[in-house]
Amino acid sequence: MKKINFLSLGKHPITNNFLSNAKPKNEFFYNLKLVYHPETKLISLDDFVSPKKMFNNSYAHRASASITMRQAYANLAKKIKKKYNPRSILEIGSNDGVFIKHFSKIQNIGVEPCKNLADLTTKLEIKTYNKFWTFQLSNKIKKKHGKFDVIYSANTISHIHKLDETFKAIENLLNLEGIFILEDPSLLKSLQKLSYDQFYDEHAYVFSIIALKNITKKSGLEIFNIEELNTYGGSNRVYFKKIGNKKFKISNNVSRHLSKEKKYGIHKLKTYQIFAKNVKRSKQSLIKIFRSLKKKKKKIIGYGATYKSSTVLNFCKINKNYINYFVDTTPTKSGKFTPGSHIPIKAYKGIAEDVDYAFLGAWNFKNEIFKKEKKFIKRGGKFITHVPYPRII
Ligand code: JHZ
Repeated sequence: MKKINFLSLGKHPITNNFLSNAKPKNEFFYNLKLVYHPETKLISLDDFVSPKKMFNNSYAHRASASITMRQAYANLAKKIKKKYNPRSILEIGSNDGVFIKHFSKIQNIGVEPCKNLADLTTKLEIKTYNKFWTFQLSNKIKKKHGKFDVIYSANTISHIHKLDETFKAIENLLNLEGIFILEDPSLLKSLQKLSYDQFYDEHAYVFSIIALKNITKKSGLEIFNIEELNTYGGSNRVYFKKIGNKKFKISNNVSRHLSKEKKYGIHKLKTYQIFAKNVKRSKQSLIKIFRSLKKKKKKIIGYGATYKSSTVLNFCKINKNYINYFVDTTPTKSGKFTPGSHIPIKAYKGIAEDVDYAFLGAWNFKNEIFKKEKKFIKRGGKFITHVPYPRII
């Protein structure tokens, strides 16, 4: 299928490859290039990295790492129970169980390719398939457990390369009146916020509603509702039903979203060419901020060693010369080094007294972080962010 490259972000490492030493041998790099698909209007990476290289036995991201997300998943579970009262639920990419554990009273099944995570939900007595999501797996699950009332997947479908197979496998496992709920970063929000860091090895796609509509049709699924979320920097929660399922009316907000995206030009190549120019400008101005602070001998740390920040650090070539170390609350990241940029990561114990600036790797949790760091802010400490444009706040 035809695709057109509109932005090249240089060589990038595996974002999950938090390193054990600062001078790794044979670190893997790939070319991070973004392409536009004229037929479906999808935006994807040009070359996909092999899934086995990214999703393994030492997967670092924990979906429960922030209060914000723990609360968001608990609230969503409550809402699904109240609104749809499902008898069975399956989660694709169940991570550490932060969502699926709320459904212990009904049949709840997890699918998780990373063994270290699958082990966590198995320990919680949730039947977990430690496998990649495929049509074959959907058949295996169907044979054993039947079909499902709800299939849920947050921040996972955008990570799976074969989209047609993925959606067909979901349709295959849904009851006639079952629903599929997908949550992934919003392309519109990423463009509006100039958050080019939503693109990295794992994010093979950043979805627009227009593209999702185009690609799911052939799998027998249609969108009937959309919710906009603030989580992860701006996501969409998209509700699908089987085409022909009359139980759920298609909400007016579906056409509202489609028109909003059309108005922005999500379907046009030109929009991405403008985005590319702005991303290059953003890089120059972020580097300028770091250089000028370093000239003034300011001490800068990173706050939240996110996967997203890997794109920023490696694209802008920001390394230990600019950021002394990162602090992060995720136990599996502490004591390690950031991929590609090799900056040490320390376990979070507050911001040290000698720190002047903190680069917001986890800019998507700005509110939670600002609430927590009142002391730092009060003593004159400042944050650096690149979203929606590089600045000190
Ligand atoms: P966070 C991950 O991306 C990977 P990342 C994945 N590919 C994906 O799609 C998204 O999640 C959804 C830390 N932190 O969740 C915790 C603090 O240290 O935004 C995390 O390491 N202190 C699956 O990595 C990181 O920041 C804090 O106070 O871009 C946040 O990472 C808070 C709030 C967070 O996603």
